[in-house]
Amino acid sequence: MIANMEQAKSFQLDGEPIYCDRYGNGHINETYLLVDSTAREYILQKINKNVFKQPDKLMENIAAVTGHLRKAAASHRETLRLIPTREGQNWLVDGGGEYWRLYEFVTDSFCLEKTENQADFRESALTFGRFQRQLADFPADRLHETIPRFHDTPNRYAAFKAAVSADSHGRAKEVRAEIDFALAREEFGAALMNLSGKGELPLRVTHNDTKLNNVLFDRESRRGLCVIDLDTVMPGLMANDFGDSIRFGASTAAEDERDLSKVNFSLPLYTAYTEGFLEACGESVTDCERAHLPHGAAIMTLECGIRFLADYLSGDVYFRTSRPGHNLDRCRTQFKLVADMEKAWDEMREIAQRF
Ligand code: ADP
Ligand code: GN1
Ligand code: MG
Repeated sequence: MIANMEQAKSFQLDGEPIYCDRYGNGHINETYLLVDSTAREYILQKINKNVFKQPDKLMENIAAVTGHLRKAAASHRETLRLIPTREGQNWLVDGGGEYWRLYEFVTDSFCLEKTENQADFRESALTFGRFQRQLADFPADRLHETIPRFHDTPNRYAAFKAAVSADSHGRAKEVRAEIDFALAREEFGAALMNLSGKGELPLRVTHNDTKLNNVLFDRESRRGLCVIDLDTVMPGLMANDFGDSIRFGASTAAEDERDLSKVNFSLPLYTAYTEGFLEACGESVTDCERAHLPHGAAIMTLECGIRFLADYLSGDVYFRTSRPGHNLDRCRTQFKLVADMEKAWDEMREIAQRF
């Protein structure tokens, strides 16, 4: 018996489901590779209802965004494509009230969990930049906010401080150094939200989760092909999309590396990404946006670090973990990268003006 047979059979497959097993390394949804009797592959996903409180609204966003992107796509494999249920719906609610969706598998593609070289990273920048440009004329008022205040860093700080005060698992005493590191940067963490509040940074339709493993590359050419994981496409800041990519991809180690001597912020990778991203975003980048790309990098890294730390303090209830202390390990890599960025700050700012 394969996993999720009933759910798989509810969608319009070409044949009978013959294989279904866990796939990929996402922290939020449950992702499965599904194969049918015609050897066609699909991506089946169970949506995390703990994270996405209104899955119907989330799926309405995805249907609208993929529909829009399809119009701009040069080839079939450049956009995620939903496969409807037998009833013609874009998603399934199963007997247990769980939400499922099925995507066409993007064939002859691969996904990177860690940056291997500058050329690949630059390709990912072109792909995310192109994605943002293609959504520039998407009517933002059609988008539901799938996670309210997702990159509202001051609000993330408030949640983090509440987790420290509650200390529900008695873990705060072991992580005093990490808590102090975070608290010392609270004011800096608010910089982008302050500028946004004053109207100095434009709101755009952004992806909001631009890590490297949310891009698929073409296996043959190694060109960036398709942006995936569209759950958090919402109005947001360019600097945050730029910054989240840097957070994950301009590191010399994996997000959960335990040996911090291996975790370094790479200026050459940062430079390669900056060049590709600015090229793909084109003329529309404002002077204020450009000047605050480094803030995006440092603030997204800091914010992600405090989210991991808050989750560790709360007993690991949000991000999927596969070992004890996993969220703490992730927090430590993020804070190491923040400290590195602080040392490289002047160069980061100069590089953002270079292209
Ligand atoms: P999560 O929200 O949990 O991060 P993703 O949507 O990013 O889930 O999917 C997890 C992984 O599954 C991706 O990193 C990628 O390797 C793979 N994947 C997702 N969608 C597709 C697709 N349409 N075609 C090929 N691989 C995919
Ligand atoms: C989660 O879904 P995934 O694994 O692409 C998280 C991001 C974090 C990231 C850290 C909806 O992304 O915000 O930056 O983990 N997504 C959500 O790796 O919270
Ligand atoms: Mg993902």
